[in-house]
Amino acid sequence: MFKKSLLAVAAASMLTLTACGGTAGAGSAAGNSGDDKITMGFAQVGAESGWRTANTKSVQDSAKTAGVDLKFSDAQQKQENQIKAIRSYIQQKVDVIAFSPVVESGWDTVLKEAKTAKIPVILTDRAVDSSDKTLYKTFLGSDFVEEGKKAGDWLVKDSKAATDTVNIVEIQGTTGSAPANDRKEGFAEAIKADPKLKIVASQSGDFTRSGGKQVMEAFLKNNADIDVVFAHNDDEGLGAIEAIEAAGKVPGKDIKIITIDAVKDGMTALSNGKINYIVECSPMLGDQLMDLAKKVIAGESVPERVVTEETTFTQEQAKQVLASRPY
Ligand code: GZL
Repeated sequence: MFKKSLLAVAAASMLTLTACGGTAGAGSAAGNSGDDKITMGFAQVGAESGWRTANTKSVQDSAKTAGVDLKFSDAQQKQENQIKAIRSYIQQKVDVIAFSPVVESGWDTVLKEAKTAKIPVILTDRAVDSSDKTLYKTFLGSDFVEEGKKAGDWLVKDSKAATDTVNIVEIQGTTGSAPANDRKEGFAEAIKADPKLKIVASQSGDFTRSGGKQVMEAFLKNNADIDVVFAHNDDEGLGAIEAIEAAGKVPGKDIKIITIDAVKDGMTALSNGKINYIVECSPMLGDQLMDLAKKVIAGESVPERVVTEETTFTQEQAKQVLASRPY
């Protein structure tokens, strides 16, 4: 739709376009079907966690504010559904496609189809492992290796006085996803600093609360002496808390818990002492996404990688900021 209106404009004012040296896609961020609205096809992972819900709201609210016509799909954490949604956006000739790849691999074919259709793609939140960097314009999201490292660095400091082995169980995120792979890598790298720190079990909880609870129940059954849980997101950590309490132990004391995200429920548990440390992962990507989309459609250059800013929270810090947290 955008391209037809551009061609119409080009035909009517070849001189102007030539004068400004514009090429297809350059010039104003005109929209589709003749009006100046941009149409974005957004293929969301699912609704698996508090983080995802906040991320969806951020994208939808920012699209409204930016005057972007948003077509939105929820893939229920299935790659085939995201691929179907992207193909449907190609058919609809949207101006730009944005998505958070549920897993890192298996995207080249559909991204090549978007490229052939001359529809730019923006990766948001999670990355793909494609070697062909021309398949997408930019990747906006957190540095997950850094997030895992921050979690591990805190544990190294917190365990300084320990004399015995510190037994860690790890509840991983969705198997094959960039955050699960990278958080695992960053955490393992950081805890190498102290040989007392040992990961005795590691399993995926699929970033959900029920997954975290089931995995923690199994860990408690199979490991007599667990000192720490490293959960790849708050929801898994909250599920682990349920399992720990059901086993008659005190979360945050008998078994320490470190998570990543810093959504409201996680920060509440942190302020109540049931979680010991949270590494923030911001879901508020909507405004930056809409800004990048407008630039891409206007033919402006954008950075290949935009890393979101984020921090960390102790129990004390959570008490101070909880009331003002936006999500
Ligand atoms: C991270 C995001 C992860 C969150 C989870 O950017 O992809 O997926 O950490 C969410 O809560 O399910």
